[in-house]
Amino acid sequence: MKYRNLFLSIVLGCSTSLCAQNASSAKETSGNPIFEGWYADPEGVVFNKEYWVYPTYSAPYDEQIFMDAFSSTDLVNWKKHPRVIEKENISWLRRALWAPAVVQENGKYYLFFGANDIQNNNELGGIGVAVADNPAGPFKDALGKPLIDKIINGAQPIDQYVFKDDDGQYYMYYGGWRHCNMVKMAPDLLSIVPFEDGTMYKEVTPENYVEGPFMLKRKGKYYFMWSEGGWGGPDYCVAYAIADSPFGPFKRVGKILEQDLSVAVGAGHHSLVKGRGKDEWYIIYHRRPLGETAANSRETCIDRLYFDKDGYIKPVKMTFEGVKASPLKKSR
Ligand code: FUB
Repeated sequence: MKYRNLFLSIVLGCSTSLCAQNASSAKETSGNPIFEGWYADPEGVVFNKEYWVYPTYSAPYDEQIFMDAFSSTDLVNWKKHPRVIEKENISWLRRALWAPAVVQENGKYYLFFGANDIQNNNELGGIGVAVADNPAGPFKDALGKPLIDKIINGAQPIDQYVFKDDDGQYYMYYGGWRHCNMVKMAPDLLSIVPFEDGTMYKEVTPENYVEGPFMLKRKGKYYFMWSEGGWGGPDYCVAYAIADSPFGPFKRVGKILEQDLSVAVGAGHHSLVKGRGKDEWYIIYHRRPLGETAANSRETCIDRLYFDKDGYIKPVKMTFEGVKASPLKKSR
């Protein structure tokens, strides 16, 4: 191997590390998964013209006590940022650190997470928020306790998505166990405030909803998306609704992502990021490779997502190739 590399270096006229760099920049597509390891529930987001993905570490619940993040300038080459949040920084975390949602606001980064997989209102856990000065962390729990710690309207407090409307108002959509609530965030993003009608929690559950809500505003419409089916099985999938308001009603239109027996099963719990083009969208989601049956064998993938001319979302074609580069920064 040593002599083969030396030979290649001489022929190509480059040092081994330079060759490795060239090989990486020559990669034409991201491939799927976009990074190695079992990772689920990926939150894709753009910070400072870089793509970031924050997934759940997909493992037995007692081992889910940290999160890694990944960043990319082009969607093709990904850099791992290990342990951007971990047990030492959340005093009340015991297990099941799940499904991050990350936003940049007030000069800081806020990472919302689900923890402890509570089964009733006597258990300590729910949705928490951690803050950092840098998207790579370290994120530290801001409250010393959960932000939402009760099962309200039947919704397990997990799987939050934090959405900023055009007027600057943040809302959080969240919920497992087939129920979805929304709450209104205070400007500090560390507390929730009542809606105009005085209520704190609004149930907005669409038909077939199970968990994993996501919201996108595009061309004045609110695209609300969620996961259906059981995450441990092959039928897990993503569906959506289109509304004129962030409050809904969210009338189910149809599925946009589901298993493809020639590619993978259990595809769901997604997010969307916008590329450099005017209406260029990517779906980042997890799926289970063919032949894998363990619930936690989930990998993070990316594919293109297209809207049709009437504004409906076309079903996603899952691929092994992934996507081509879409750098947001001008190359120097
Ligand atoms: O990864 C843990 C859980 O799996 C998430 O919270 C669910 O949405 C499911 O994807």
